[in-house]
Amino acid sequence: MYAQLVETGVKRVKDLAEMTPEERAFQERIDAEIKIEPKNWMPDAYRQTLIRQISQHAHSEIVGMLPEGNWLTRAPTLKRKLQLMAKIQDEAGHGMYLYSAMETLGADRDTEIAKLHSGRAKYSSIFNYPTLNWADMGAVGWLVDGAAIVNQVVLQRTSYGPYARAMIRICKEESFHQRQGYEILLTMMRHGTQAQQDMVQDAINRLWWPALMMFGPSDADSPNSAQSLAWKIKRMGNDELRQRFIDQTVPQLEFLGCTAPDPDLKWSAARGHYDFGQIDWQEFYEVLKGNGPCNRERITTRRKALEDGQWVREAAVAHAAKRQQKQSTA
Ligand code: BYC
Repeated sequence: MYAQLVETGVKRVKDLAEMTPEERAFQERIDAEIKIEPKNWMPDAYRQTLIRQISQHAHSEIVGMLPEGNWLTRAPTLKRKLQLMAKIQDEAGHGMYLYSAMETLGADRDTEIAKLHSGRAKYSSIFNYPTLNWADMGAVGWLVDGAAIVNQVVLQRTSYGPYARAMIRICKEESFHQRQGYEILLTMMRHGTQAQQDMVQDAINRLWWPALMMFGPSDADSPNSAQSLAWKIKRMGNDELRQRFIDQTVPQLEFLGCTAPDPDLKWSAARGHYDFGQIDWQEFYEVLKGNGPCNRERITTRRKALEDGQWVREAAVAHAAKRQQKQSTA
């Protein structure tokens, strides 16, 4: 298994024979499916890769609250508002578990958040697209959380213990998110007016391709995949996960009575998978560079939230200091 992985991806991965004794013992532990825990020795590049991926993942959860927050005040019923609020709160919780998992690697939360706010850290490209109508809340839950689950289910087996354990609860919650999204769309398609049904198709047309981009570039163009697969940080390649998502999602799309904006999407009996059209990677890289429709708005909103909460943090620190002073003089 390991020998095969050395050959994949755009970067070559060190062979066992080329490793130092410490690196070899580390790799053998990974190959034996033994989790790496915070106090175990690990190569610095393993630590840095995890800090990069987990911090990006945490930022995605936090920035991912914004497109949905946009619809809280306009949810059509009290029930829908409660569901949406619960989902958004779950995303905040996911961000917190993930920042905590990242801290076990020695990274500093404030430093990583400062990188996000200065545009130096990435977060999922999908959250740089706007949510224009209520059906987008259904499509985000169904497609975006649906794609997130496909990626995260395999991350439950990632080699770093704290990350793998955080994923277990996150996956359970994402599963509820996906279902609530699909149910919004199903209700609109089964009981809605023509205008509401058109809104569903419009939301799918806009979010379909960006959802497929969530899995990252093709493995052949992914600079991190080969090493991350060898270290079992990633358990499946970007293309394999994307294909798995498409295969799961198309029957749900058909059940809704909607179509994908992809004329090349069709079942291939020979492959046992759906074939699909070319992803616009130029658009993906533009979004990563900060030129998506909402990049600036998202970061400005996050920065403002941090500034607005400054007095709360100062009050909490002052209160804690006062309490400590009282205890030490008692
Ligand atoms: N957006 O070598 P690659 C959620 C970057 S869902 C932005 O394949 P890697 C939520 C990548 O970082 C989303 N950037 O990288 C759902 C790398 O750049 P750097 C969060 C992307 O890391 C609903 C470069 O492109 N899920 O949270 O091996 C509501 C080359 O890529 C993207 C996760 O984060 C993208 N889509 O694989 C609320 C899952 N794709 O860092 C919230 C955990 C790639 O070298 N993460 N890039 O400068 C992963 O599984 C992996 O990091 C990825 C990328 C598969 C995403």
